[in-house]
Amino acid sequence: MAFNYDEYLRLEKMPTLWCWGCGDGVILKAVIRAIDACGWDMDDVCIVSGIGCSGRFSSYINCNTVHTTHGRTIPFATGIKLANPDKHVIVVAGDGDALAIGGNHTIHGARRNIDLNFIVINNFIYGLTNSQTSPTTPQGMWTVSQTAGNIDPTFDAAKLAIAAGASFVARETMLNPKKLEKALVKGFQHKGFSFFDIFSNCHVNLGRKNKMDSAMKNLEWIDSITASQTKWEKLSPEEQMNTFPTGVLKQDMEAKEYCDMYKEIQAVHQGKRKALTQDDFAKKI
Ligand SMILES: Cc1ncc(C[n+]2csc(CCOP(=O)(O)OP(=O)(O)O)c2C)c(N)n1
Ligand code: SF4
Ligand SMILES: [Mg+2]
Repeated sequence: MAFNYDEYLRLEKMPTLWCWGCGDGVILKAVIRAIDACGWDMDDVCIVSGIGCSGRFSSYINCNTVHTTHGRTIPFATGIKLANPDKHVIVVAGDGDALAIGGNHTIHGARRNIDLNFIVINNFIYGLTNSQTSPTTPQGMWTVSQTAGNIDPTFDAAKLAIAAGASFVARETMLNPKKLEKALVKGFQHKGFSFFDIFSNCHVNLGRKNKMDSAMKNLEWIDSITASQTKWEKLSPEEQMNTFPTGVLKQDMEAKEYCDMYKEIQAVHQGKRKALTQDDFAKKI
């Protein structure tokens, strides 16, 4: 039977404001399918998005939604999750949102290992505001803020999330929606901070001056800089430097989750248990 997207979408908001061929629509579909595969009731799901083309995400899905400010998705989502630990919170932010202005919050969300599902739509550019350099813009590419070519070293968002303490980290591209959906389901079902670095195209504002002004050309470039983990492991060290591995890059089932620890603190204040000590965390140290 054909998948019925209508029940998940705010049809009155269609058509979307995204450009023709934008990868954000593919990711939207994959997220909807992953929610469906998890069997979640839409009343129990909250989508928190930031500002940017990616920020439109919360407008289109028919569940609880919060369209927040640029760079502040994680603080909003943290509050929502702590107040509603049984609900499923999905956060969507652009590479500029999650790694530049909101980079600090991303680090601390990951460090706390709070049970959020954080989707970074990584299109390597500030899409909405017309082509400023983002932390993931490749060196040498033209941007409106670096018209002579970007000289800033490129950030690997997944490595950052792993180092900061996220207990689930995956990278996928919108070129393979089925694989993307599977990774989302795995991360959604994981308890802890699930970080998704999802490569997407912005042929309009990344591509227009970087020789990929059609969606197809932009997708070919994304394909050329990614490889599945098994393929990536077989590459030479030099090739590995220029290629991003895709797949689930980390899953730690042992890490303590923040809402659970917060419950312990509440129990202390209610006189139901003794204060936590360093011994309670000894295994982690
Ligand atoms: C505090 C603040 N600073 C700057 C802006 C302007 N602004 C809106 S979206 C955006 C960049 C969007 O890029 P990204 O986060 O990568 O999202 P994309 O549009 O690529 O999905 C900027 C700088 C803003 N809205 N708020
Ligand atoms: S500007 Fe780029 S990211 Fe924004 S909708 Fe268009 S193609 Fe998508
Ligand atoms: Mg972007």
